[in-house]
Amino acid sequence: MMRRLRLFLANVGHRRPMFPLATPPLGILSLAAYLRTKLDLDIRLVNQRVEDLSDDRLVREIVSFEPDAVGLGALTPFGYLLPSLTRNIRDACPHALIVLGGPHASASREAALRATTADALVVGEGELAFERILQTHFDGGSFGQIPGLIWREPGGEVVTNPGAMPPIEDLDSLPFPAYDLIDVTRYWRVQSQSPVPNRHYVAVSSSRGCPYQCQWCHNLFGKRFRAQSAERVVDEIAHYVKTYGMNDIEFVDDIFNLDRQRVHDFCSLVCKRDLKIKIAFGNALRGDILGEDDVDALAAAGTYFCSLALESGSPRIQQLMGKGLNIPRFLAGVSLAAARGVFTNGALMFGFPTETAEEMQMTIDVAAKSKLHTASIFTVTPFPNTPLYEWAKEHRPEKLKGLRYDEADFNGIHANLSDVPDDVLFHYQRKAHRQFFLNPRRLARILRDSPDRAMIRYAPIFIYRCMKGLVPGLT
Ligand code: B12
Ligand code: SF4
Repeated sequence: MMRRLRLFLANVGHRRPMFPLATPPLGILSLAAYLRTKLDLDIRLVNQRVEDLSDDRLVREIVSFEPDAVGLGALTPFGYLLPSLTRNIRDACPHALIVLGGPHASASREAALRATTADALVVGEGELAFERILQTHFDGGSFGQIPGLIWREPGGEVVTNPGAMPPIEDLDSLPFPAYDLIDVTRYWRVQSQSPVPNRHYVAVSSSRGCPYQCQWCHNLFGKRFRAQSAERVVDEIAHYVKTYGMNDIEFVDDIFNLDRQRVHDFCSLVCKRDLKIKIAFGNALRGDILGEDDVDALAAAGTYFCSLALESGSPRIQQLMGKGLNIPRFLAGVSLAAARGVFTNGALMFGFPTETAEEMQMTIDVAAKSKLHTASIFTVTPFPNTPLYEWAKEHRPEKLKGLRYDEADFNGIHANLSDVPDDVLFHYQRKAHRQFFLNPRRLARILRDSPDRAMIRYAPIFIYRCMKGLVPGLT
């Protein structure tokens, strides 16, 4: 009898002390769940980031599994690990098919494949493409027939096929992510996107795609919003509650609240089925389209935390950067959420192209007068294959020279595309921390409303951010 094909899937990357976040690796969990409905597979799935595996140990795990195929996903800050990982896997398992996918592969495309010894690279949504790759490979076909695939011909040349795989229209048809392949309780001991410790949560992605045009965005799933029905999302959550005894959900959609009717249907179903869950939005909610009835419904369904991205308080920068946030409506959305007891965190950025010191001050003023409880205050980083990166290449190429993404996060990379020098940029970033946080009323609200007093453990990260640009070498 032929043995089942053995597929090893890994989310590649490390956690750093100043950016210790990790969430369940929904990308490879979704791939695993889908692929095992289509092919006869033995799957082993590893999140290097949470299992704290050294690179050598990860290779050893892969090799000892004796895989027929290996799929590696990574964010751009960990793309640098792929060349040596694939080389070592190739040396030890010369016949295994090696496929790259996920955000870094989608951003760096041909360059990412060329830098490694992998066989093929998938851009964007992975389920249909990976299925075609595995079927083609094990049936002895040619990758030349798979639309949009970037692959290495037998002669070694990297080619990109014309066309693109069709997006999955019916997201309800996808199986629930394969949480059975990981120990979800490990994630309850590390910080998720929402900085609330001690949660018994599962991450859920209920939609793909976003029609907004933020110039820094990676646009992984396209500009067309595709969503699961409210019933499908609630069924998935009910399954987790029953299986894992968890009571907390972290939504990681690009934009959960684009379809307001879906939001309302979802919230009423959660209440009707008495799921007794709490909900956090570490991202996924857009603030200026949050109406009073939306916030009421979300709060009634259990929402207790949300991050709402302001980015800039300048209407000019909002338009220039394609986010086009309506600032008064954003402030109203924040006030509504805060008034319903939802702990609200804001995301701000400094260093947009052509941004002036006055515009940075506008951002500080808007955030400081808002009802946000906390704020994550970053500097702008252009990532490859975003419109922002293309702008920088054309207008400020010198800012891209020497820009490295290795291991770093928004705290550690800066390109400063603004019209002010670095010291002024960092001055405003620090000033934003001071003006925002050193306000007795805000501090009292943080203490009163914080979902978990243990949030104080994140104070060192906050102090680090306040010091950015002040201490030599701390960038
Ligand atoms: C949760 C999350 C995180 C988590 C970790 C996620 C992870 N996978 O490890 C945390 C909080 C740690 C994180 C960190 C960062 N993130 Co983040 N994050 C997300 C978020 C909100 C959800 C990810 C998710 O689960 N999506 C749902 C799943 C189903 O999609 P997916 O993972 O993309 O997987 C699909 C495809 O990519 C593909 N695929 C994935 N893996 C593989 C593997 C193979 C072999 C194949 C074939 C296909 C494939 O198929 C999957 C199914 O279709 C996304 C935005 C979004 N909505 O996707 C941003 C996003 C991934 N993050 C982004 C960024 C910019 C960052 C940071 C760099 C930002 C920063 N703070 O500096 C940091 C990393 C810094 C660091 N040093 O660690 C960018 C991607 C940038 C990039 N080029 O890497 C995204 C896309 C946001 C955006 N729209 O711009 N993030
Ligand atoms: S709202 Fe988020 S997902 Fe949508 S374009 Fe902007 S950054 Fe991308």
